[in-house]
Amino acid sequence: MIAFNHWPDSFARRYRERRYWLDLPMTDILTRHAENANTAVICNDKHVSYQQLNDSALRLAAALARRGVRQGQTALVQLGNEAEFYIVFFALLHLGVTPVNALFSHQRRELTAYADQVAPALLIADKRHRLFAEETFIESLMNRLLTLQTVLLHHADGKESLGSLMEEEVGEFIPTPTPANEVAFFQLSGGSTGTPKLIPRTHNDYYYSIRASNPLCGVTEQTRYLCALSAAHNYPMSSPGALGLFYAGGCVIMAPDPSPDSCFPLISRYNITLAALVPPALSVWLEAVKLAGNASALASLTLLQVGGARLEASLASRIPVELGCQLQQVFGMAEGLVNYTRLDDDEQHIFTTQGRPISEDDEVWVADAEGNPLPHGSAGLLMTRGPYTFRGYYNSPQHNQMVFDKDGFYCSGDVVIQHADGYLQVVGREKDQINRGGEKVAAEEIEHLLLRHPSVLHAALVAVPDPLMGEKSCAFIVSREAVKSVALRRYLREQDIADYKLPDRFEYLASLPLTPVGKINKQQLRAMAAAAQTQGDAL
Ligand code: AMP
Ligand code: DBH
Repeated sequence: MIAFNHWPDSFARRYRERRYWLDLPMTDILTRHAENANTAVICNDKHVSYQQLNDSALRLAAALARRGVRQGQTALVQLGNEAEFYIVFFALLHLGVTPVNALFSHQRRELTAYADQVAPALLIADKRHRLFAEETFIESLMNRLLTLQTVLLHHADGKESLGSLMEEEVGEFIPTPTPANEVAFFQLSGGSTGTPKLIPRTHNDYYYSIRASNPLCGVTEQTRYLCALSAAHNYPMSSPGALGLFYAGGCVIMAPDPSPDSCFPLISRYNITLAALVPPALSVWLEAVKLAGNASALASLTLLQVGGARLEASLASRIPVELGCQLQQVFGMAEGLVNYTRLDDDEQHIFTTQGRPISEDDEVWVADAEGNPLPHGSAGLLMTRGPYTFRGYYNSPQHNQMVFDKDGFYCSGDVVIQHADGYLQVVGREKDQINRGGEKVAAEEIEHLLLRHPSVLHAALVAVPDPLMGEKSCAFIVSREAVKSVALRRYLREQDIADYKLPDRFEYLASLPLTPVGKINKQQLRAMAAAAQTQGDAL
């Protein structure tokens, strides 16, 4: 089994007693609907019923088992917003193979970093992704990782494609999921460190967060959910996300991206009732509705979730008026804790807070810089532990030392205010990260890459406020010799990182400002970047 930090026994006992942990594999989400003929997923005009989803997952699991894939192994998966994402996910859970689901925007650098950490036996990817259009990247991965035995490509021809395996005749297949208190899959951390960290999620903890989310989001068998954010992301997967919808027996409609062009026709065509967005997408939706002069395309939508990054109250309050639906704020993290505003909350709470935790057993307090508790109403660091909040990043003892306290509370790096009624407001961040409209960029990762450029002496990446994205990134560079922004951007591209991690602007300095203890003074850099921005400097 995959090694990870377990919850202490006393906690595990309590979570079982309270029926948070049911000791069921997450495949139960599908197998409980094995006879259900209703549509589970709609994707590119294709309607997949619960029966079909369940059968395809079992057939794929059986086909993989015949090729020697077995319990205890890991898989690297990169698929887009298609039904196959879920088929693969459940097939691997049936087998007891633990996947990392990379985002479709991830490139060679991210995939290699994940592969190095989990040493996958199996790779499942999309031939339509730039990296997999040719064999070179796969060959380099196979040379690098002797564990990697099986490669399956989606949208590929031939006998060994994902499509053909899903259609293979089923022989005898007995599911071998990992035990429910072991790791089911790895979730991705937005991170603040040089290499992206992995979050072990167990069947017990993840399944609980999904089941408990449904009533808070009004999800029933009648709910029709738009999945327009990256399917692998924790939010559209579990808050309540596609898995919440599957649990309830509702319908998930896949969109390739959250643009109005992609989403509005789907909403009216399929009578979508629930959608999940990040704030920049919400701004674009509001503009599109204004332009159209009415929100008739969204008539069926009753609830719109917004989360992943700070939502301005001024934007929030426009939703009921201009889009004609209710807002639910969602403040969550792939590490665990998820907060929702409640459907029967007053407008004050819905517009100005990021909700309160799912569970009575989510323990949340706010710490000052020394780790001492602060009273309600004052801003400080969010500390949390609970029945679905992890106890440590995968294989990262040193980093875990820094982000967990001695009692197992995780410090997310978010600066929050906790009100006496338990509602949280996110007012800032202490982690070294840029939240680019919900897409997280770890400053250190980009700084390390920039420092490898021969002309770069020092590099620091900070956030700059942006009216649409909330934040964009600005790289401050101290260079040995003159170097152009285009050259640095091209250089970063050549490192093959996801596009959203490329700095939005570059600024050049003779030296970086330092704090009294000699660390780079990012607070000052942020102020400088914001000032440069408002002065309207060229990008
Ligand atoms: P990740 O590590 O990628 O799972 O991202 C989780 C982080 O996203 C949180 O720790 C917050 O910093 C941020 N986040 C998520 N939802 C919200 C929200 N509603 N408001 C502000 N920040 C959010
Ligand atoms: O940003 C996130 O990671 C996030 C936002 C909303 C999340 O993980 C979630 C809900 O579950």
